[in-house]
Amino acid sequence: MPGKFRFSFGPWNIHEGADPFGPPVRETLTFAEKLGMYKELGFDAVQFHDDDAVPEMNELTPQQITQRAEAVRQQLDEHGLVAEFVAPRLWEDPRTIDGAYTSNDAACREYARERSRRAIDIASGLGTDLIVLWLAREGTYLREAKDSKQSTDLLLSALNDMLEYDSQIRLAIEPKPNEPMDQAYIPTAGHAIALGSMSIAPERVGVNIESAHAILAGADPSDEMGFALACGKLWTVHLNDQNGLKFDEDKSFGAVDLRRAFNQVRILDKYDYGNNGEIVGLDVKALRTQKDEVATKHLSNSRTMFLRLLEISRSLDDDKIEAMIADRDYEELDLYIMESLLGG
Ligand code: XLS
Ligand code: MG
Repeated sequence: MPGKFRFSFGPWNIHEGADPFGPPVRETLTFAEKLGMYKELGFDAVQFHDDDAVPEMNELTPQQITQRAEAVRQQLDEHGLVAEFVAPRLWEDPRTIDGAYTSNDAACREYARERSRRAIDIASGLGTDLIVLWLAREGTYLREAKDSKQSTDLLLSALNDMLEYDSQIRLAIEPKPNEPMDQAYIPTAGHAIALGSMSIAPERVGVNIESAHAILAGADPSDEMGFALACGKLWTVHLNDQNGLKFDEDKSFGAVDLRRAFNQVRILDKYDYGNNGEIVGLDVKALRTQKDEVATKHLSNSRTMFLRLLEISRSLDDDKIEAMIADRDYEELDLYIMESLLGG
């Protein structure tokens, strides 16, 4: 069993609470204010979108971008924090309306690649070798708009461009089956790992498994994690929860299905996730009803739930479990797990 887990979240997880049907309900906090909250909430690392670290990066030269990133690293050092990863934000710029790497417009595809190279520069400036690729708009609103085989080729070509640009960088693809697109390419860990296996450096392409994304794909998050662990490709996670097959809710970890959360914790712990520097990442949003003064409880609650479930998992009698499995008495095993989760 591994030792202590380290935790991370992105500054976008402390937010104003706007949703598609309502305006912000909480004050905006600055990046510096948010950095000051990480340690007190029990977190060790910061996830970044490229422009979380270097706002206005589209207007800056590569040299200026690197300088800004190095200044942010200084801020991290002052707070005793590290950067976990950088994700190029390829879903807001007008040039990514029809996708980034799979856009039907060659100039937009080039913008996406250039932006990805700058994200790699930012990662280097922040001191991390990990790039997360959430392929937000790599998909369609109607299938005839793009060709899925050509789109896969374009995604592979974009991966290769990044792997060639920096010989040390590692790419963790974050699968998601939909949203904002009607249907996205690369919906599961299997798709992501298969894509990486065709790249010029398969050993530098892994995955980021998000609980809610696996659920939206009709999979169990712990199974997606187990598959990625078997492939040696689970390089980060986004723990949260999801209530049914609708928009990505980014609910607090364990808030909907404690058993599903338990199995994620159990498989991460069983296979020593973290021993090679992996971090337990969250991707959670506060309920819109939370007032300003209590708008970080989704983060502390999620971390608490992880640690409580870890305690329960480590307290189980593994010999007893093995005996129930050997007897194929799974109802007994079911009861044992449920009673353990109920504190029995
Ligand atoms: C959105 C994604 C996003 C990425 C980082 O659904 O989970 O939060 O993880 O941009
Ligand atoms: Mg995520």
